Amino acid sequence: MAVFYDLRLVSLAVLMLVSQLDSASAAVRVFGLYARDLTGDPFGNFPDPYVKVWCGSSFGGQTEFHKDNNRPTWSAQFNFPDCKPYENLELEVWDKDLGPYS
Ligand SMILES: [Ca+2]
Repeated sequence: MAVFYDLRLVSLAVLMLVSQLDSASAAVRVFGLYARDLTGDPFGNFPDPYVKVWCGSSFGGQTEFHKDNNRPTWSAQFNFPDCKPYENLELEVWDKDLGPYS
């Protein structure tokens, strides 16, 4: 009996998830960001990289920066409670000393 009860809970959770995805907007969380082999400035200095995050026109914020690190793993999380299906998720990697990477 307990097994059936749990299955009903799972089914309910799946239905709720599907209805979320089917609606006009959904919550999106961005986390676990990392980068590899980032280049530094033209003078050979390692980058001090950080990331800026958008969902559509909604700016989610930026990560912490890592001093002189071309293989960073950022701990920051970004929550967008109202992302639309047609909006782009945009990530920009910046050097704290210089402009954005291409
Ligand atoms: Ca640097």
